[in-house]
Amino acid sequence: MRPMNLSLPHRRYNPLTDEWILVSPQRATRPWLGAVERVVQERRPEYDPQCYLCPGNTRAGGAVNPPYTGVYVFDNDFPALLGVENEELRVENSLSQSSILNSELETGVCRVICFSPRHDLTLAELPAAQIRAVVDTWVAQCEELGARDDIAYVQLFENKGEMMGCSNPHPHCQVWATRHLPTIPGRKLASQERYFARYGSDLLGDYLALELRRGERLVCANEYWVALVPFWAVWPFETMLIPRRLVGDLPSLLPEERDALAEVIKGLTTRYDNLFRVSFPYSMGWHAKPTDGAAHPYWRLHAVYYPPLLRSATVRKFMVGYEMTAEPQRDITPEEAAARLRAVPERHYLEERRGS
Ligand code: H2U
Repeated sequence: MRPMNLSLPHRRYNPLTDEWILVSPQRATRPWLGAVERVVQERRPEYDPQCYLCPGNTRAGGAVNPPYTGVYVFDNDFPALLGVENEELRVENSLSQSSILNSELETGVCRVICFSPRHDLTLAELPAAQIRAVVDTWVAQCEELGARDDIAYVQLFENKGEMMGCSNPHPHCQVWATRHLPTIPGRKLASQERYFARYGSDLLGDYLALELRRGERLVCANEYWVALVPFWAVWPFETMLIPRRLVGDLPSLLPEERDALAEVIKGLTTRYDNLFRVSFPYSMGWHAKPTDGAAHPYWRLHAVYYPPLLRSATVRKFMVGYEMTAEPQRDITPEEAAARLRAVPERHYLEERRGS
């Protein structure tokens, strides 16, 4: 069989979420007269007296942050979920079902994790040792929340940049842990389970082996981790972080894998910043196996990065029109995106500018 010509419009399948995306490479040079985003290039102070997340400051809900010096975790003052101890939740019916209108009460925990006391730095600019402390905090949160009977899934995610709706530039991420398995991890569970039942190996492990052989979508890698633009990427510079060893969650990572994770996060986020010489916005999240007590041996831990930028620091990809009504579509191919991310320097452009 002749391989398909991928420079023509085609669809690609995402085996993790069981979805298709439309790729239109011939369209990448179309003119753009639409929205141009504002670039926020100002240098922030190390400490901002107005910031809700800086050490020693009073938060929006009235609580006062301690004078923290490393990673700092607190319960979200405006949580999307209420805990099981909430009285109203206890007296309500937990399920309402009919043939059409279904709902169920949800409980859980929402926390905020500040990466550093420094208001002006992002993960790309933090030393790997500080990122390693963030990794250790992620592990501790997953261990603590995942051990609870009333938590089936722990979702870690970071919104970075105004463009992604991030409310505060102070480097931070969030953890939402829920009684139910959310939709996207639920789809990934079904797909990985199905693949394992059919082929007897883990889907992402087989995918990683294939990508390592082909090389065309790799971005950066080390002894324990690989960053790549997935074959089925939707966002222009979307990437995935995959461990070379089959592990289902962050607590299963060995110390050397945690060190290497800090390094690869620094490497990937630095490449992102260097692409358009701007603090690159994105939403990222970890997808680990559910914490429902089952083994899920086919689940390989991975992180997903979804940056909105398309062709410059000011032109973003909009998921509108066809994407909202039919299926996601992209112009620049995942292979081209990976080549561009590979081609940028490994040293952060701000470090270069400062000459350090
Ligand atoms: P972003 O990661 O999207 O910026 O959201 C920050 C979270 O921090 C948001 O969920 C919480 C908001 O509720 N927050 C507090 O808990 N206390 C504050 O004083 C400010 C923001």
